Amino acid sequence: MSEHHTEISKFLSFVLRHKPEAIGLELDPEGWAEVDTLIAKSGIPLTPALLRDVVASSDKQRFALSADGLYIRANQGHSIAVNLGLEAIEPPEWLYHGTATRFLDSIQLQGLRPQNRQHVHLSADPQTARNVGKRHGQPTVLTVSALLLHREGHPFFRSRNGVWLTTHVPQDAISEL
Ligand code: HQG
Repeated sequence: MSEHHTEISKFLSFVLRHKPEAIGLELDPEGWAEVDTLIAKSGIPLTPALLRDVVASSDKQRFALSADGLYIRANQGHSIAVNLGLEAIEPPEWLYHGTATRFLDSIQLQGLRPQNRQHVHLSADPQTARNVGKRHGQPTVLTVSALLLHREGHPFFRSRNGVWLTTHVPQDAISEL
């Protein structure tokens, strides 16, 4: 992604995951926004073609366009409540959570919580998790016994871009890698 694309991607993440009202945008209950309205209200030189390009080239496939191209939403990462329509499915035996060492004491007490987001985000492989953790400081990777939790009734979802989501991971299901 070019620097310009990254900037637009960050803008889209902000309005589609966290603060649509910052530009007077409305999302429907499933998180979709009208492309034309988004462009009109964005206050940046955005065109439909540029938007499509950013969506297509997003390294993590953060956004989805509706089949008719009229609507756009974020695939995951929301802090606002949206219904992504994901079905709970069986996860692999282990999933990984990248975090910063400074959060470990609190995680040991409370388990993993969604904090400001709707879900706890988990990765299918430790390397991806490490990169997620680096965003917060000295990274460390936690292993989550996902299949066991699923069997105990914890729901697991996989977003359209392959990120695993759940609501809470109790501390006894977590071990350090
Ligand atoms: C930590 C990016 C203290 C948690 C990534 C994390 C991901 C606790 C931080 C997506 C805690 C929240 C999400 C507890 C959890 N006590 N700290 N009990 N439970 N935490 O950014 O998972 O590039 O909301 O470990 O790739 O880092 O934006 O979550 O460090 O997929 O598309 O609280 O964001 O994707 O941080 O990242 P975040 P995250 P994008």
